[in-house]
Amino acid sequence: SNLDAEEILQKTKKDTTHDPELYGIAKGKNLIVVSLESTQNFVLNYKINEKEVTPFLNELADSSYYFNNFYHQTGQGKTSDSEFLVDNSLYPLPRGAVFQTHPLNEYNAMPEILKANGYYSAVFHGNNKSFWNRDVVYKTMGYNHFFSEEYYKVTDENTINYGLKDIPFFEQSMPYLKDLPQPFYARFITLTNHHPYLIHEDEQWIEPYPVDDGTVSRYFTTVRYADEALRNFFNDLKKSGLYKNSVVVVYGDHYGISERHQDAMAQVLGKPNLTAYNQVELQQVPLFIHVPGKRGKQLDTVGGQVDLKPTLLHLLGIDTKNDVHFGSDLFSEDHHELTVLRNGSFVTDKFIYTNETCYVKPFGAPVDIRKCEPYIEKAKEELDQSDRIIYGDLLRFLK
Ligand code: GP9
Ligand code: MN
Repeated sequence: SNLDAEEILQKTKKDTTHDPELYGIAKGKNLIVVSLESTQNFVLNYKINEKEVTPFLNELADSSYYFNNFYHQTGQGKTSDSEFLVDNSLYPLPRGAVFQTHPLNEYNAMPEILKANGYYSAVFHGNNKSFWNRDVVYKTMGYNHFFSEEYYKVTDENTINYGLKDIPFFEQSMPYLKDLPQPFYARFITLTNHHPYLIHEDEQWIEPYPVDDGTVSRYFTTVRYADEALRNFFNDLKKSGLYKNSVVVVYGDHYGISERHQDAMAQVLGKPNLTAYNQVELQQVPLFIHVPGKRGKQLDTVGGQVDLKPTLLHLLGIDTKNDVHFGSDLFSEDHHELTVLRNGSFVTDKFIYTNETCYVKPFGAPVDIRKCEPYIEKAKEELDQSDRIIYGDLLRFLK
């Protein structure tokens, strides 16, 4: 009923804390967001035989704000769940993909908010437009255009696995990007670093990791390829002049290596075995935010994908006080350091809670459950409220 809706929307965090120095610093600039397929944070600065797996991302960590305590919060909807989190600052659902189950709900997504502020918006992705029901959901969320597979020259040579390889994808996207009306919000979704992590031999720029697990072994080679694709893209952005007029964001969409590969991952991380605490830590994905005119720095703020919407809108000088959202501005001193994963595990500045056990950072010793108790209810409530908003299509009562 209407009453329930109001009650929930009232209770929902409408957090408006922000950093006074960065608020509005990129007003009127373009926003470019790159979703890196299956990229986990552990690959940063990782080396195989003295060779960096992510030479470009390692450089980016020095020339942008790099968040090294940032988590994916996706469920079964994988990439689409991360897109949903970023654009809505709502959690995806406990089962299924919200893109498929609730594509026609009323949302107040980033493209709509940005449209009201004079922005044009588009998504670029080298796969079929109906995968994850994207063509339908993007219309609901207010995107002006979707450059899907049909906009690209796709051949046998330039595809692998799910579709167009990342290097030709970015290359062929540039002319479209340059032609967009400005200011724009452009989102890019990469594809090559996707299970089962296949790459053509002449593009294998690092050796597979020497371990008796093909998936983990090959993973490093496709991460290395995607890193190169991103370097090319940044070079093209600089050449085109767009770089200095855009906030550029890069983040990992979700894990690439599941818990089933824990033996190989223990070897990769140089540990005798992996604990539940380690498994939660492995849900970290990298986040980079480049703000024009700012060199940035490394930040160990605990956060998740749900935080991106308020963070990015604030950089563009757009307030979020009338927006129902669960995240909070990562640059704010008052940022909420409680990051809830979709399975109910959570991370704070001091603790990780998973499997009904409370672990203390940074070494993961189990501690008295009472240490985590103040957050347990809050974490449950957070997920529950978001679910009720989606199941009941409650945002329609806001308008
Ligand atoms: C498909 C791509 C991969 O278009 O986004 O999807 P995933 O399997 O990672 O959700
Ligand atoms: Mn994905």
